[in-house]
Formats: sequence, C-alpha cells, structure tokens
Amino acid sequence: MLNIRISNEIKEALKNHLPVVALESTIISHGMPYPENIETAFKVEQIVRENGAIPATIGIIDGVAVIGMSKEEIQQFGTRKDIIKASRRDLPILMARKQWGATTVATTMYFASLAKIEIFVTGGIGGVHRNGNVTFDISADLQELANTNVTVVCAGAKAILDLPLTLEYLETFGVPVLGYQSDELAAFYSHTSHLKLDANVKDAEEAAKIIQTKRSLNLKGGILISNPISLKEEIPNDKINVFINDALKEAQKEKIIGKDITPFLLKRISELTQGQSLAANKALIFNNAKVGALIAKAYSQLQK
Ligand code: PSU
Ligand code: MN
Repeated sequence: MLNIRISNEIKEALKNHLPVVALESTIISHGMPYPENIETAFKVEQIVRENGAIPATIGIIDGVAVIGMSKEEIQQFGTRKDIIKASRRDLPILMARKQWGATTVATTMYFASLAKIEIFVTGGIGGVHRNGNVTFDISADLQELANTNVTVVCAGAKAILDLPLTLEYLETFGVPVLGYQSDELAAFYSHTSHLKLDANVKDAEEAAKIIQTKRSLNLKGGILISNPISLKEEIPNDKINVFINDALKEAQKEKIIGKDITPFLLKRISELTQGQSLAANKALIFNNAKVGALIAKAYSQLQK
C-alpha cells in the first residue's frame, strides 16, 4: 500500500498472528507536556511488551502513515512543533502535502484496521461535548467506532464531555460498550461515571470472545472497553469537576473551538490541578496498556 509503512517487527508479528496493540500519537504531541509525553509513550510500550504483546505506535511522518514507530520517531512526536492533530478529515490534506500528523483515536483506528490490528489502547476517547446539542461538537472518534473494526481499550470518555450523550450516540451506532471488571462507564480521571453499561466482562478471555463473536457476525464497527482507573489513583468526580468547569469557562471566554478544545482543556486542567490530573492520566493509560495487551493475547489465542 502506498503511503503506509509497517515496521518490520509489526509485519513479522502480524504474519505470525502474534498479539499486537496499536497506540495513538495525539496523546504524545497534543495530550501531554514534554518530557512526560515521551516517558509515558515509552512506558506504555514497555508495559504492552511485559504483558505479552507487541506495541505499534502509529503516526504520520512526511505524509506516510507509520505503523510501529521507532524510539527516535516517538521522540520527535514529543518535541516537534509542526505536528498536526490529524482526524479523518485531515488525512488527505496533510498526507498529500507530506506533513507530520498525530493520529487521534479515529485515525489510529483507521490505520490499525488497514493493518488488521484488532486491539488499540488509549487514555480516553473523544465524545459528545457538553452543550453538544447546540454546538454539534461530537468527536469523529464516535463515527470511527461506528464504522471501523477495531476494539478500543480506554478509561471511558474524557470527563470534559457529556458522558450520557456519548453513551446514547454509541448505542445508536451499535457500538458495544463493555466494562472491564466493572458495571459502570469509567470517567477518565474518576473511577466511575455512575452510568450503567451493557456488560461487565470478568477477564481478557471473555472480552476476546465477545470481539470474536462480533467479527464472526460481520457486524461492522468497533467495540469499546472501559477500564476504570483504580480508586487509589483516581480524582473523584466532585473534585475534578470544579477544575473542569473552570477550564470550560476559560475556553469559552477565549473562544477556543473545534479540534483545539480537547488539547486546551487537558492542559488547563493539568495546570489547575498542579499536575494531579496528569498523574492520573498517566496511571490510567498504564492500566489500559496492561489490559489491552492481555486482551490482544487472548484474542490471538482464539484465532489459532
Ligand atoms: N485521550 C487522552 N489524551 C488525548 C486524547 C485522548 O488521554 O490527547 C486525544 C485522542 O487522540 C482523541 C482526541 O482522539 O483527543 C479527541 O479529540 P476531539 O475531541 O477533537 O475529537
Ligand atoms: Mn470536536
């Protein structure tokens, strides 16, 4: 395929049906400050390996979608200032212009599906924004989940969003939302949103069976696995909500809209909580990396 480069390690792994876990790059370039962004990206890759799977960090380099970035390439995503946050609509433009692009949940899913990688680990997906019924700000991540055959392991949707509307949207588009050892949707920094989910899956094997069944039914689209941050590492809802509301007000005052709003809010909340939200963000991604690797392993076992 033109415009796509799969690393030798990932090519080999896919050929041998070994478990592979896709990872996004927007979290590196737009989701966290330097150097935490790079440290986190490396540690996530390490946790995936320690749990028996192979990490494939995805991003666009000089117009080429790279699946399985090298350490040096990840380093560049953490430091370069000319990297464009690339959702689905941005791909043709920046790839034709041979620019650098950080893949969001939507575009990481897209490239993972082209490479036939089933499992993708991230922090939190985008969703319907608060006031989304007025602003129409609904992340392209949700449409990708509706259409693209990849399972996304996350800590729910970011708490800056309208979580009930996000769940409604996913229901409309037929996306199963599974709680990993939990009955309720995770709320990113917080352990729970108190919103009930379709199913509580007890372990990686059960999750893998549900994925396999969806694929065998030919039901197109993704599956969302919600893996809550631990109670020890969480920031409780009422505590984080104060800061989220302040950050949302600032965004409104400064007229920040569209694709800039998520990076703005993440950064402001981290400043307002004096780094507490960043610590929680890291912790939840590490948890997701472990669970994603276990599910990838169980799924590859089922394929054999
Ligand atoms: N989760 C994080 N940090 C992030 C993101 C998710 O912990 O930076 C990114 C993901 O790439 C997600 C994107 O796809 O934010 C959503 O942006 P938007 O709301 O503009 O669709
Ligand atoms: Mn948006």
